[in-house]
Amino acid sequence: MDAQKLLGELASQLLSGGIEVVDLTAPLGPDTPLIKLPPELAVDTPKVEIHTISEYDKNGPWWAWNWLKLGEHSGTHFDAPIHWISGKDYADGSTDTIPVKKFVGPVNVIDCSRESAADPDFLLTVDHIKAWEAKHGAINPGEWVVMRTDWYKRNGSEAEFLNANETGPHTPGPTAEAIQYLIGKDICGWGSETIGTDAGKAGGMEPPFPAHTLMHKANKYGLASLCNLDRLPTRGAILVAAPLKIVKGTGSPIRAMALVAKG
Ligand code: 23J
Ligand code: MN
Repeated sequence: MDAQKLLGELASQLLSGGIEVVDLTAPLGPDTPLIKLPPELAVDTPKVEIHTISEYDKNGPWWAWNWLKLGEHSGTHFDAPIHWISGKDYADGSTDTIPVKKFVGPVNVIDCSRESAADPDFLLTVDHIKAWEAKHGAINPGEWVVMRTDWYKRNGSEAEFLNANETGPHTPGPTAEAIQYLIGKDICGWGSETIGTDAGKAGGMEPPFPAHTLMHKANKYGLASLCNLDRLPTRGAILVAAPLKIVKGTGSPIRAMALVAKG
């Protein structure tokens, strides 16, 4: 089918509901969970604030609008290569310079929900990915890979979402080797349902925070705090995840969504 015809068919399927748009985004507001870093290492991102400019009142009689106080890495968000020191020198590595085509692409869903329910520190390994590929087919260059854990179901409570105790945060994520394997496949980026793209205990891995260190070193992207990955097929959905065009931005909250064939 030629591209023009295909777009026409897409348009009619979107209108008829044959293709569904699934929201992969968490609500963004003062209650949005935010990452907590070790205080001796880092300053934390501030809570999201929404301030009223006017609400059909003396400050603007016919309109309502707000201004925001918002960290780039808040809620469902995009990690750009310059977010990490390993990716800092990419000319096309900030939210304003990444080619826009990178924000739309096929998405592979690796279901780790059972393993993550049994063990909050579950780590996705190369063997898991190879077993997934043996069943579902090889992951191709330019595709997104996301880790389904059903962790998004906890995002209404920061304590449950971060799942931290005296030994630190306990949330699932990838091993360094798994990330390296996916970079070898030349994927577009890696996404998770947890607060960041790395596991809770990733600070102690080699290298530390491998999903950040290795992906961004390879000029690839991250998506964090995704929702509703349990509503996607294993393969065949199209992900749309575009950051705001923040000048020299290291990331941005996004409205992540997926086009999914219904039925
Ligand atoms: C800053 C420092 C460490 C991490 C993060 C941010 C994120 O997860 C993020 O949102 O990119 S691990
Ligand atoms: Mn981030």
